[in-house]
Amino acid sequence: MSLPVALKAALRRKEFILEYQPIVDLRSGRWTGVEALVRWRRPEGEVILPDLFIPLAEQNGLIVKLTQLVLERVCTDTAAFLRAHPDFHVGINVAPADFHAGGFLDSLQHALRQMGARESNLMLEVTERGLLDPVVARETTGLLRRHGFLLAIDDFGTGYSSLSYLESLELDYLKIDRSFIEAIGTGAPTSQVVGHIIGMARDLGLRMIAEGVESQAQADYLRRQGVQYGQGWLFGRPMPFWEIVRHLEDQA
Ligand code: G
Ligand code: G
Ligand code: MN
Ligand code: NA
Repeated sequence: MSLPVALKAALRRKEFILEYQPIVDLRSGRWTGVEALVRWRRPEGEVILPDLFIPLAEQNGLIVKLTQLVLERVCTDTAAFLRAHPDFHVGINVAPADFHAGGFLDSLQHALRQMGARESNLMLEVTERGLLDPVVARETTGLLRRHGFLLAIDDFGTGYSSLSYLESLELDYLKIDRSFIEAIGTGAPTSQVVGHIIGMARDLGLRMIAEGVESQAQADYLRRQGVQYGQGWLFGRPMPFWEIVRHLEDQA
């Protein structure tokens, strides 16, 4: 069976699970949200990571269905928790095709109603690549933003967005790509770039989430530069939602 065919069957059988990675306030250390990361668990137990099947799902017109499934799972996993913690947010990754598919907004709102959660509990993570078409990007981000969803631009720095372009979009968060965080303190040319990204995001009034934070030195640098949030192995790897809940109970 070819991979696209297997993927299609897996969607029908709902062979997907979610892990959640904490997003942490760099000043207080408190967990303020999570990012949902999908995994494909084959019946025989093998777990396939998204880098392998998301591009495939996008190429084969299956991503909208997959996002739908992710949304369902997020509901099941987090509804009870979000009702009790209205300030917490769950991020899901959305692909360009999700925006173009009719009914995306409706399905988000339907999911929230089921969860008893609010729009501000849900953060939509869109890559720069997903915002290439300026007209579509402005319309969709504007619409979602007006409805109160949180919007993040993901993997920032890996695409080609200019300052003026970002300024024209309605966004809440900018997620600084892991490749820039990795370079902090190394003296590599990239290590200069992170300072510029931070300055730019600050000028645009965007809150920042640094991705792939692995060391305390990186976290300290980012906090000193005014980056508010971090995500990465230093704080926690992707984990089942019940582990997130357990941590938050201890934190309370
Ligand atoms: O841990 P990690 O291997 O999960 O994630 C790899 C990449 O896959 C991330 O960059 C993320 O953007 C993407 N990804 C993870 N989960 C999803 C998802 O549910 N939908 C989409 N479209 N992309 C995802
Ligand atoms: O949406 P996105 O591109 O940001 O997904 C995040 C990816 O980065 C996931 O594959 C996740 O497992 C991975 N990741 C998260 N934290 C770290 C980290 O601290 N170090 C490394 N190397 N990878 C990480
Ligand atoms: Mn993401
Ligand atoms: Na990212």
